[in-house]
Amino acid sequence: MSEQTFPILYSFRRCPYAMRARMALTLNQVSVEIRELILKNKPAEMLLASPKGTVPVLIINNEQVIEESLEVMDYAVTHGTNSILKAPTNEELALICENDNVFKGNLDKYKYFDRFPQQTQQTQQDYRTHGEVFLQQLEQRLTTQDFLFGNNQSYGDIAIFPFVRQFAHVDKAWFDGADYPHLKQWLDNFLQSSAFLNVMKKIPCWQIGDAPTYFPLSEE
Ligand SMILES: N[C@@H](CCC(=O)N[C@@H](CS)C(=O)NCC(=O)O)C(=O)O
Repeated sequence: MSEQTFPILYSFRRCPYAMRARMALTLNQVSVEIRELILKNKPAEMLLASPKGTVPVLIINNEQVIEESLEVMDYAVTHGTNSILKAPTNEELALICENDNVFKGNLDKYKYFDRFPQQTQQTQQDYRTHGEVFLQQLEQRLTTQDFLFGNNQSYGDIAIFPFVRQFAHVDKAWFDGADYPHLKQWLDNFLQSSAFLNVMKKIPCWQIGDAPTYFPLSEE
């Protein structure tokens, strides 16, 4: 009998793209072997399979390489033993697209303000204000429903909340005082969920020869 081979997930704990992938794998119960890394020291094995060098990367049966976080989420949707997350609607995809292509840009400039060469007169607060356009849109949606696309969590919530978390953490005192009551409750709900606590458990960095670490981690 051949041994079961688990897909291999290269991941970095604090990366919001890797977080959305780990959340989807957890919620839909897809077991993988996880290989934690730090971005400054990516394993040669990962770069060989995915030269673009971003996480997450999911490798299935040593041949299929998935190197986009949304495609890892799609894999979880189609291969899970649970179907909590379903394929996204066009409305979900449109908001995710805005998250990934507009909000994330402002988030990076707000979070890593010192690292960006300043060609314009924009201040760090200006980038926060640009990012708030997206937060306001989310707050608006959450005023009439518990989640972004209705009263149940969906693919879209999972794809977006790790980025809102990162935005909130740039200046936690500011976020705590900001007027986004529904957004804060929505975010807290994810941050306190057992899935997220599991997803954020620390794992030692993987090295060749290590015994496999299976993910989701067993609850202990
Ligand atoms: N479009 C990619 C983006 C992934 C991405 O940019 N991940 C970051 C970490 S959060 C990364 O790996 N950056 C490479 C690096 O910093 O070396 C996806 O959705 O998976």
